[in-house]
Amino acid sequence: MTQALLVIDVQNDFCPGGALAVPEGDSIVPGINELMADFPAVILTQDWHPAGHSSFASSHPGKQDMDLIDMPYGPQVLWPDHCIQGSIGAQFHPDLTTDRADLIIRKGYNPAIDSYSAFFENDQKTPTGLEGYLRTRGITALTLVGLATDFCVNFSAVDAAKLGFEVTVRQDLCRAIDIGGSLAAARDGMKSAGAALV
Ligand code: VGL
Ligand code: ZN
Repeated sequence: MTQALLVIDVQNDFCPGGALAVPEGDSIVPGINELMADFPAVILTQDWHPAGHSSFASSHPGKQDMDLIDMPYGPQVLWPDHCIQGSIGAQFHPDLTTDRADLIIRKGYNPAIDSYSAFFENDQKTPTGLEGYLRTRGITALTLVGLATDFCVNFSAVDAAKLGFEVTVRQDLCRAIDIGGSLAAARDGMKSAGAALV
């Protein structure tokens, strides 16, 4: 069994001062850096949206941040503009150790579809390619850390478990947005999918 550490979206826009700041999002950085030493493989994800992305409230006249809309692929929360390709907000937190990353997987680049999960876009069928990468490297077990627990970590953990990977979520090295009970729902969903929350 080969283990990988999957570090989700530890980017400036999800840290205090960023466009979609997750409370205490930066506090997990030192612990994630230390944890990298325990894993033979480290993979980072990077939320990476074109300007005018369909998940931004600013792309939908009359809509506000955090409104919910119906997209062709299902309900979608509308976010403040964040993680725009090439912006400082899209860069990894400056203290995150990125040298250890074997792979950096970007997601959310399709203008019409959001992508919370590191495996599939929000249509739940367009692959990012991460599954093939992990399988061809013989990686069977994943430990997830990062931002945000209730969105990108949650969707990545659920997809990974559904795909048959052994999934552990280090809750102490994740932080949540927590809107409308999203954190409690995410915890239930990850557990039902078979992820171990530790
Ligand atoms: C995320 C909302 C929008 C996340 C990304 O990384 O959890 N959340 N884009
Ligand atoms: Zn995003």
